[in-house]
Amino acid sequence: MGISRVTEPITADDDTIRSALKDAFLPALLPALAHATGDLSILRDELRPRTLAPAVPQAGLPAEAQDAARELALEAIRRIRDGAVAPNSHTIEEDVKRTVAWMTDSPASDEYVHLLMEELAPEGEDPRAPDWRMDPAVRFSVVVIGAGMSGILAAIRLQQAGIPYTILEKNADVGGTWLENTYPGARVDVSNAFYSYSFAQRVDWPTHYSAQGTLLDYFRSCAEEYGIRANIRFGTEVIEAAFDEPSRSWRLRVKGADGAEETVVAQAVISAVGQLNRPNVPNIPGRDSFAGPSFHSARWNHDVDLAGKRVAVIGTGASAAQFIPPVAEQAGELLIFQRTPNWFVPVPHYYDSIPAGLAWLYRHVPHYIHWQRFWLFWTTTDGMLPAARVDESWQPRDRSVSQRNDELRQLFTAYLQAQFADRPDLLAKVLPGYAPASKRLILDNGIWARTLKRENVRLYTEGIREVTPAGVVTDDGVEHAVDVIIYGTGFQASKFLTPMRIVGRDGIELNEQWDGDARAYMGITVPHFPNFFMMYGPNTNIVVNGSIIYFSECEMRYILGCLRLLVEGESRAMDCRPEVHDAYNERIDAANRQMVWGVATVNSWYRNEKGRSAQNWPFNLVEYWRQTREPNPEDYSFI
Ligand code: N01
Repeated sequence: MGISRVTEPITADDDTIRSALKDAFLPALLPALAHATGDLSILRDELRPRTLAPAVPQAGLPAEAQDAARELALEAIRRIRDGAVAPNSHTIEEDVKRTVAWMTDSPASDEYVHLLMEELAPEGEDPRAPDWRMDPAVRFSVVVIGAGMSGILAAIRLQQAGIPYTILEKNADVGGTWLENTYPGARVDVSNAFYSYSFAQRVDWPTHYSAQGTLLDYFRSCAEEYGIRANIRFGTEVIEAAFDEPSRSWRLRVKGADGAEETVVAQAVISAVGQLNRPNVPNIPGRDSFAGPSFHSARWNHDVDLAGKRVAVIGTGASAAQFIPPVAEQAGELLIFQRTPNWFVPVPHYYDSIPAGLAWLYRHVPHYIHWQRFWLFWTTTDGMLPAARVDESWQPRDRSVSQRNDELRQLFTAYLQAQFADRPDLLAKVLPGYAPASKRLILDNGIWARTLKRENVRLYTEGIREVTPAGVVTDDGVEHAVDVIIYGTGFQASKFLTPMRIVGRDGIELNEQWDGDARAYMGITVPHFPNFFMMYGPNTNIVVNGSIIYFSECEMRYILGCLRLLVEGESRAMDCRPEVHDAYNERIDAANRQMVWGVATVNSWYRNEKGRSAQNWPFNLVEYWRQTREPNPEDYSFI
C-alpha cells in the first residue's frame, strides 16, 4: 500500500545528505545518530536543546550550534553509509537515559525511562507485545466490537497471544473514525510520529499531521500486515450483548447487512467503538422541515455539490474548523452559526508537507522517526498538563484557572488579536471568554482568520431559534435562507456504547446502571459485567497531553493481562469489585475537579448531563501506564 516502516540503505552522496540536513530537526536527529552509531559523544553539551517548550524552531539552538550539529550529523551519516559503524554496544536503556539527561540536563526516573523505551520501540521491536501464548487446548474466544484504531490494535494483540477472536464491524471496511469522517479537510491534530502505533512507526509520512485518507491507509495497511482482516465480519452491527452466567459467556445479537439477525457467542467482549462515533444532530425546532439537503459532518454527503450554493454550517468545533475553509472556497455564500468560539493554538506547519530533506532523513536514518516520537512525547505531553490544572488560590476563575493557564490565555489572545487586527468586528466574536483547555483547543495556521474574512463568509453568533423549509432563523427573528445545512455539531460522547444494549449479571443493563453518568474501573471494566472490557471507555480521553493511541495501547495490555488470568486460571470469568471501582472513580472525580474542564461551565462534550466529566483523564500519561501494566487479581471476583 506504499507505506514504509523500515529505513532504506544510504547510498546518497555527501551533497545530497548535506542538503537534506538543512531540513533536519536536530534535537531528535542527534540522539538517533548517537543510537545508530553507538557514538554517544555526539550528544555534546553545547548542542543541547535550549528549551523544551513546544514548537520552538530547533529548540532554540543558536545558528552556529546548528551548523556544528549538522557537520557532526553529516559525519555520522557518512559512517553509516560507508559501513564504518561498529555495532552499538549500549542498551537502548542506556541510550535513553543519556539522551534524556542531554535533552533536559536532569536524570529521568527509572519508570519514565522504561515507558520511553516502550514508546521508542525501535524498528522491528514491540516491547508491549505479549510474551505468552494461550494454550490451544483452552476453549476461550473473544469478540471485539469495532475495527477502528482500537479494534485493530486489540486484534493484533489477541492474535499475538494466540487467543481466537472475531471483530464485528458495522461498516464495510476498517478505520472507524478515519473511515467515517470523510468531510473535506479532515486531518489529525496530533503529529504523525505520535499518532501511530508504537510498534508500527512509519518512516514516510507525507505531512506532519496526516489527512484522513493517509490515516485510513495506515490503519488498513496495519490490518493487512498483521493479518487480521480475515477475522473481521464487516457489515455486522451488534444490537445487544448479554452475559450468560451459567456458561460464563457472552451472547451477542448481531444484525448483518441484509438485516438478518443471529447470535454470536464468546467468552469475553472487547468494546472498541470509540467515544466519538454516534453523531449528535441537535433537535432544533423545525429541523426536519428544511427543504434542501442537510447532513452531519461525520456523514458527509458527497453527492451534494456545494459549488455556488448558499450553505449554512451549524457548529464551530474541531470538525467544523477543518471543513469550513474548504467549503468556503466552494460555496457561493457560507453562513457560519457559532455558539461558542474556540481557542486556537498557532501551528504554522499544520497543513504542510514534510520538507524533502526531512523526509529523506526519516526514510534513511535508522530510528530517526522513533527519536522524533520520543522528542514529542517528552516535550508535548505531560509537560502541558500543569497548564490545565486549577490553582485554588487563583482569582477570578472565569477566564483562566492558574498562572500557567493564564499564560496560555494571553498567548492565544495575542494570536487572535494579530490574526484579526484588521477586523475588530470579527475579533469580538471569535475571542473566547472561558479558560483555555476547558474544551478542545484547535490547531491553526492562520486559515481560520483568512476564511472568516472572505467576502462570501458571514459569522453569526446569535442563537438558533428554528429551522424552516427555507433556512435558519436566529433568535433575533431573521430568517437566513440557504440551500444546504451542514451540522458540525459533534457526537453523543456521553452516551457510551449506545445504541447497543449491554446486559450483565442479574439482567442489569449497562446504560440503565450508568443513568447518563458512565463510570468504569481504569475506563475498562464495570461491576456486574464480567469479561466485558472497554477501550476508550469512561475517563480515558486526554485533553492536552498526547495521543489517544497511547491510551489504547495501555488499555489493551491491561485487557490482555485480564484474559491471561482467565485462560491460565481456574475461573473463566472475572467481575470488577464494586468497592474497587467506586474508590477509583472517587479519585478520578476529585482529580477532574482540579482540572480546568472540571470547573469550567462553558459548553463542551467533556462533561455529561450531570455536569461530571465522564470523558477525561485527569492525570499524566505515566500514571495511566503504571496503573494498566498488569491487572491486580484482587480487584476482581472470579466467578
Ligand atoms: O464536535 P464538538 P466536533 N446549536 O462537540 C455546536 C475530535 N476531532 O465534531 O461549543 C448550535 O467539538 C457546538 O457548540 P458549543 C476532537 O476530539 C478531532 O467538532 O457546544 N450549535 C460546537 O461548536 C473533538 O473535540 C479532530 O457551544 C451547536 C459544535 O457544534 C471531537 O472530535 C477533528 C448545537 C460541536 O463541536 C468533536 O469535534 C475533528 C446546537 N444545538 C474532531 N449543538 C482532529 O483534528 C452543538 N453545537 C483530530
